[in-house]
Amino acid sequence: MKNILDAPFVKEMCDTTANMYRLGWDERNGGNISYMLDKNEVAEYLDLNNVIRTIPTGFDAADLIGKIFIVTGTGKYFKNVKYDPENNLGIIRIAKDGTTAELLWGYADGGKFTSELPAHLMSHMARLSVDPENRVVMHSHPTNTLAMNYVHELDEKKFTHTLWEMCTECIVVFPDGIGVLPWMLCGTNEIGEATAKKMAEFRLVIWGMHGIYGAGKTIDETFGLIETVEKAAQIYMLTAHLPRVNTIKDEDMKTLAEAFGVEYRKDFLNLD
Ligand code: 2HA
Ligand code: ZN
Repeated sequence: MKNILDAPFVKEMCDTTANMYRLGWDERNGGNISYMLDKNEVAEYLDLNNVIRTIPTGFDAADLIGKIFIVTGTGKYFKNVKYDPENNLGIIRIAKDGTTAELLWGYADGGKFTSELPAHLMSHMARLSVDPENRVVMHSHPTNTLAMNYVHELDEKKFTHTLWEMCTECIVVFPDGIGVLPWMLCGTNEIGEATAKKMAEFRLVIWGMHGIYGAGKTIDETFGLIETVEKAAQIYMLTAHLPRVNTIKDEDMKTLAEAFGVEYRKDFLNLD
């Protein structure tokens, strides 16, 4: 059996949480990541018959029975993950009842998965139904994205359009746009269900005045989505109070999307 601390997926979680912390997106216990793992790859590091303990999830994840995830721990700080992965991360498998998590590794101090597990697993189910290759769900509090929530209308079309205008590459990176939820109580099944509903349509969802969710095939892709939104939000926050002299026009965005061959939300542009 290989050492789990050498597993690429553990290293990726350590590097990514450190990176997100360093960018100022995940203060204190802010943010959480869940990453679906390949069973055969995990079996190189862990005995899959050895369940350390079981933890109820409080909701039904029937579509994910038998699936294995590495998930950040509740109350844990992204800042600390790389120094102590075994306390700050856990590897869980969804049990046959669909409502229990079987702990295979981690949460060594008696902890458990993020309080946002409902939003994560429900989002995994929603994304997998439209993209069977989806593996990652990531939640974060990126500074400029969050700032923009206070000064920009929380409307999907308008929010997406503004972000697309801020960087030439935005419409190419997230042509599907960005879903927006109003402020809601976090950590609940209700916000999980609302997030998953949006995730059937978007890979990015704003939680009004809280943060952002992203989903993708890899950690890199998912991080890149959030990173691109945050960059665009930063340009917006640096310019929103200044007179706009130049802008990327809707025709330009259409030209870009067509040049890169991406399916974009045509209804989010103002073209006839
Ligand atoms: O887990 O970010 O949304 C900390 C959070 C809750
Ligand atoms: Zn949060």
